[in-house]
Amino acid sequence: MTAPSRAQALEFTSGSLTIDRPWSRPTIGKAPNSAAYMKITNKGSAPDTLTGVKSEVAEHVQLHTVMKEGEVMRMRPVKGGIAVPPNASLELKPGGYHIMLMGLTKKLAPGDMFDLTLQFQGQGEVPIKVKVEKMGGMGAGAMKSGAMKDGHSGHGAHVSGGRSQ
Ligand SMILES: [Cu+2]
Repeated sequence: MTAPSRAQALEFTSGSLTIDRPWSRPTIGKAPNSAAYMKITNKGSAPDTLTGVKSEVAEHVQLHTVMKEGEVMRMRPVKGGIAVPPNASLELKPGGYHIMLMGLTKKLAPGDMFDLTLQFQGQGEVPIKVKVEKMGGMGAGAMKSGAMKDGHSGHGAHVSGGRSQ
C-alpha cells in the first residue's frame, strides 16, 4: 500500500539532523524579499549549530531573528549561528528565527520549489528544497497593510507573528 499524499510533506535527513517542512512565503506584488521557515531536529547526542545558508533564489541569504527594541519588533541578522541542542528541535517560524531571502532572483509562486543549502558546523552542508506555500490567514493582513513596502526593514508579517505569540 502506498500513501501518495505523504510524499508531499517535505522532509530531509542528513546524519542526525532532520529538516521538516521547509516553506517560504510567496512573492507579494513586487516585493524583492521573502523568508523561509522550517523545523530542524537534532536526534544525535552532540549539539550542532546552523551557521549559514545559501541559495541562488536570492542575492543575499541570511539567518535572521526578531528582537524587541523598546516597543518595536525588529529583525536582525544572527551572529554566530543558531544552536541546535542534542535531542531538541529548532523551529524557524514567523516572528522568530527565519531565513531571509533578499533580492529574489525570481518570483515565488505558491507550489514552486527552490534549492537551498543549510550550513552546519558539525554536519556540514545540507541541501534541501523549499516549497513556496500559499499565504494563509497568519500574517496576510499585516503584509497587505503595506508594512512590507520597503522590503527588508518592514517585515510586517514577522512583527505581527511575534506579537501574537
Ligand atoms: Cu528577516
